[in-house]
Amino acid sequence: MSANTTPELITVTTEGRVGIVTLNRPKQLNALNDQLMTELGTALKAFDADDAIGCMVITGSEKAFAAGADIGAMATYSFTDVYKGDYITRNWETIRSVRKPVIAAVSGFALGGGCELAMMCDFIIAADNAKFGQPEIKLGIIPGAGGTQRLPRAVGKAKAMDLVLTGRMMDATEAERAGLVSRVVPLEKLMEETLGAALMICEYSLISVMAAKESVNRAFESGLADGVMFERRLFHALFATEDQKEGMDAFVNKRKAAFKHR
Ligand code: CO8
Repeated sequence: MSANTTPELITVTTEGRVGIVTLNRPKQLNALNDQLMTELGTALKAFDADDAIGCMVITGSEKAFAAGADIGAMATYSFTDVYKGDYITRNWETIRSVRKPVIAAVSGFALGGGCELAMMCDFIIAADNAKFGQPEIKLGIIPGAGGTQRLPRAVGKAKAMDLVLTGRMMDATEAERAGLVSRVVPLEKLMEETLGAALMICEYSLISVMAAKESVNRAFESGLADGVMFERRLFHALFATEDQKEGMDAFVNKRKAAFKHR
């Protein structure tokens, strides 16, 4: 699909200042193919550039957030195909360039590339029926969209090795205990809870929200001294913004802050 055509494998909606992308390939349990990932990337980039949007949510169906990359589409690829053409992987990086927060609202299966997509989001809120896993080993491959890198950072080496080497799934309770998800909620409350968090984020200064996201992400990409210095510089820089003056003046004068840059 080009940027101007209607997406077919996702639906794009808004709720207040929240942009919502719902993966919509139900018969294949939202298996992620090239078209879906292109549509997702296009939608996220459009929300990121839209001043009316402050936060994004990616979700799927009750049964599946996404059951992985599309196995049927990959089955006959050769090494030359995937390496030279960068097939499979080429549309997966867009989400990493999005600067506003992205929350994954996960119910049902989040497996393989589906788990990796959820982990590329800034945090994961899981329904109590969610199941996470990296079952690629069963297909004779390994995770290819950051699973072997983001999972150990989230849950530690022992559990990441267990999941990646056995291919087993973990339920929402285990995922929360391990630190992969920030909250577990009853299935019927998943969108209400996620939108509550997203709408709350939209109330804050977008400048400080983007700086906070950048700074937390830096924790995964640098050593402690570099990360702390990066945080300090951003912290200092925020004192140059009107929203810092507004936020602190509102606190001092016991009123609600009305941030200018949202
Ligand atoms: N790809 C394509 N089709 C799928 C996928 C998938 N990943 N998962 C499910 N489907 C299809 C099934 O083929 C089936 O289609 P049909 O009705 O036409 O036969 C339909 O969805 C329903 O699936 P099931 O009948 O299997 O449903 P069950 O409830 O019995 O089982 C499971 C659900 C457990 C989720 C099961 O479908 C399953 O194990 N799916 C595969 C999970 C998997 O292996 N995922 C990893 C895929 S590899 C990957 O993600 C690599 C990522 C690399 C990313 C690289 C880019 C950077």
